[in-house]
Amino acid sequence: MSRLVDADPDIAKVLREEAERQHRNLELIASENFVSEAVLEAVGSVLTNKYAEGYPGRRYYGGCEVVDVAEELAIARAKELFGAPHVNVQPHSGAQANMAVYFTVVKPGDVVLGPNLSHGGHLTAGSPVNYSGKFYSIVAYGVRRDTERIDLDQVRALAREHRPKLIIAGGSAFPRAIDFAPFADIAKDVGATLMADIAHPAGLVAAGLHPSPVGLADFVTTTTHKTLRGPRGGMVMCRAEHAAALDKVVMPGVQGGPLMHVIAAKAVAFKEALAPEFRAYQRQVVANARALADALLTRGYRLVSGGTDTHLMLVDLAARGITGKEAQEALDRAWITVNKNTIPFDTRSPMVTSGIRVGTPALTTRGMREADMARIAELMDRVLSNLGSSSVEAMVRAGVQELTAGFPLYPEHRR
Ligand code: DSN
Repeated sequence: MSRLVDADPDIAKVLREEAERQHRNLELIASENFVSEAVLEAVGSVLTNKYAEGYPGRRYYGGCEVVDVAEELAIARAKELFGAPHVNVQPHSGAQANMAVYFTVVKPGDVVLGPNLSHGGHLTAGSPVNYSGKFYSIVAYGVRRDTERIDLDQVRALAREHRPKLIIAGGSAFPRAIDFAPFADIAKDVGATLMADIAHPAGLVAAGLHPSPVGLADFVTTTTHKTLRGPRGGMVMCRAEHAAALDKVVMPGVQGGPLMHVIAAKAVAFKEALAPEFRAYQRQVVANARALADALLTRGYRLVSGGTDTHLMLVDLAARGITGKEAQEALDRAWITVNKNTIPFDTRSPMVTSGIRVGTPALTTRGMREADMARIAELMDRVLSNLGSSSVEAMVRAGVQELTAGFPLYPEHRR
């Protein structure tokens, strides 16, 4: 059989160049990470060939006895990792995991109370351009202006006023830990179902470094590729009483055949996450985020909520007179990868924004530590303080190269 380089040199080149880019750049996108060779091997395996609609032991197709083992292992390991009574590992993505919960508990037109996207929420928590905002009657809560932390008084008041059927806790740009207990209390108070979306802090939750919603929320959704460091995909955990309904919604409700190669890779990642080294890794993710936040604060940057408890921070660039878009583009030219991000009460559009979101999971996987974070803050500051200067960007690229060269990534994939 021909190897990719012979069969399709164009795509082989794309793969090689992307591996090179991932090695060359400082990857600070908070939702990205670098999976192990073992996870990559499972994703790129013959399991992609298998149709397995249904669940282990009760599939619609023959020949599923081998892939059943992969899904059973993924489920068992996820249950152990999070202490969850029931897990569905089939959602193709976080958005589909969330969709599965919506379709299990609410009907079109029902009231859903969720976090405002521009305050740290997520598209699937009710953005008007998303299915969630189109199908349901969304009420949004946000953060307080003074603390920039979730306004639980507002959550309670809105819940009592609007009596939502579903309340969502969690999002994609909250730098502070979320305490799920008050959300559970509010949901109980108004008779709502509680869904916690832990796509971002899942790895921290698994390592016991962030409050866990398991046992407090009816449903817990996550992606598997962010801090959890598995393949790109989603997962739903729930109380035993919701298990049958949820499974029916995931398949055949919103999905057909599961991606068995990805499910096998999820099993591999969960095994890695159960090992003691994973907890040490997550501790370092948090320590690195604090070090980077401190270094940016020292250089005069304003961070939303004043810092971070997690793997990410939001840098408010409004006072510097630059937009998130300008910052992202300038940092990109200097081989530092971040994403522009709205900040709470932002007056700019999501395509421009007043901030950038910065996270440490990927660079921590490469082995970087607190001292490297201080150096990264210095490199970022040089670019942002000399916006558009090509000579400064060239100098910073040299600094980035010096730093990344000490932490080689995927050498086999760059040849
Ligand atoms: N795109 C993800 C993130 O970057 O956080 C959320 O879906």
